[in-house]
Amino acid sequence: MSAREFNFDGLVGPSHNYAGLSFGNVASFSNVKSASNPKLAALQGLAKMRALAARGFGQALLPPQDRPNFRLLRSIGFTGTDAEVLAKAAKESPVILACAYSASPMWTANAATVSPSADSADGRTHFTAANLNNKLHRAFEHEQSARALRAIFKDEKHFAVHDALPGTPAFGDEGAANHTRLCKDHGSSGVEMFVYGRTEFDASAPAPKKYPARQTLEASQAVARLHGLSAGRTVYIQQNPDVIDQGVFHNDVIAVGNANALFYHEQAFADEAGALDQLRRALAGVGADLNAIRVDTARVPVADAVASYLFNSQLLSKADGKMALVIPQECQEVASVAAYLDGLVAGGSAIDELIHFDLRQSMRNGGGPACLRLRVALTDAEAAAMHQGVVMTEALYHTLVAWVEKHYRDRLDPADLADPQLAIEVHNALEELSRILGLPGLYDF
Ligand code: SUG
Repeated sequence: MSAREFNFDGLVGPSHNYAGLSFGNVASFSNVKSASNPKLAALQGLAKMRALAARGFGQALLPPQDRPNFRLLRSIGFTGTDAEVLAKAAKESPVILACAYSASPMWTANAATVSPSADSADGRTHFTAANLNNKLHRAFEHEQSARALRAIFKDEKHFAVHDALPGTPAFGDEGAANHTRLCKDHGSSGVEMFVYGRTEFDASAPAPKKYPARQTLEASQAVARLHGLSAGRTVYIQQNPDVIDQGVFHNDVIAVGNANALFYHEQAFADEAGALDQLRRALAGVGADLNAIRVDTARVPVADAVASYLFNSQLLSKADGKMALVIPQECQEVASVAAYLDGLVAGGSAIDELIHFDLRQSMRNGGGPACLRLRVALTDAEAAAMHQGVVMTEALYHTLVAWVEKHYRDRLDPADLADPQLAIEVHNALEELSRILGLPGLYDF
């Protein structure tokens, strides 16, 4: 059956800020406590969605989440009216207030893991909301992520949305950021590749020493079970613990795949040869040949890959059979990466085009083009069955730009999170957004 990939980009929420909440994510730590520009962040993300939709790629969005998370703040002992809760949290623990306000759901690659209907035992598209339990500010996203996914993919004949795995370290799950589907084409059975950073129940397995490994093997296996994936078409690969310690906190910071192509860094995996061998054998079973596009350390050191987010790119199939690489503009600014990319597109590989975007507001928190999107391959019938109000069109783009201009601030300092007016502004913005998207029950205000 033919299918088309949709990228569901996260619409950046009005409380986008730099709070330095992600230990192990170099950019988040470097920009801690600087002022953000939520309006610009949202407009940068919308510009990417619009441009890719205009090129004919399947493009939709996932909405921002309700912030601040008053339920979290009240559950840890901040009491009183909303304004009192905010004032007490700001005084006693500004960092927890920042967690409750984080706009991190914009990075929808972490919202869920998705298996298309061609891969699952029951022929439905499966989603498992990611528990993101490694970081406080992300660990409560899954409730609203599952809610939004259920609102968009409501038809149970086609779709199954699973709740997050148990929120405990053994099941650390970061969603599609560590999951890649390789295939001959989007509509036929593919190979699902899960990359994990550590194994909970094998103390002898290698693990990073400095920064956390957010994804466990046990979580990846649980998601594969929930989705009814076949063992022969599911591959588990260990991430190289040394690169996690260099700031590669998700596999999508060091590798990206599309169709039969895997674009990856030499140091991405703990056992490169073993990983490629597993993938080649699994892909042979679905009639595809792996096209491994390896970037050597000598050409691009890991530090440059992290600084530029070369691999946090989108690899998109074009109508002519070639692929475009959607990159952040930082790739043009890091000399080794810019030189590598010039050679790549000129050199006759499957990738013959670069499309770059200014996503600097998100990049400063460690979120590039690939973090900002969740891939969902859908047949025509499935695409017709999903909620249409989130599909990017010229009209929706203009409506959302006007909505952002009306509701978003153009500067947010860490201290502004204590301003009770901000909570009211976010609430009003989201109420209007649920009407724009035609999802009236989206928020549980
Ligand atoms: O989880 N940054 C996010 C970036 C997520 C990127 N996603 C993928 N690679 N798929 C994170 O580390 C920073 C928030 C702050 O510091 O304010 C943050 O959460």
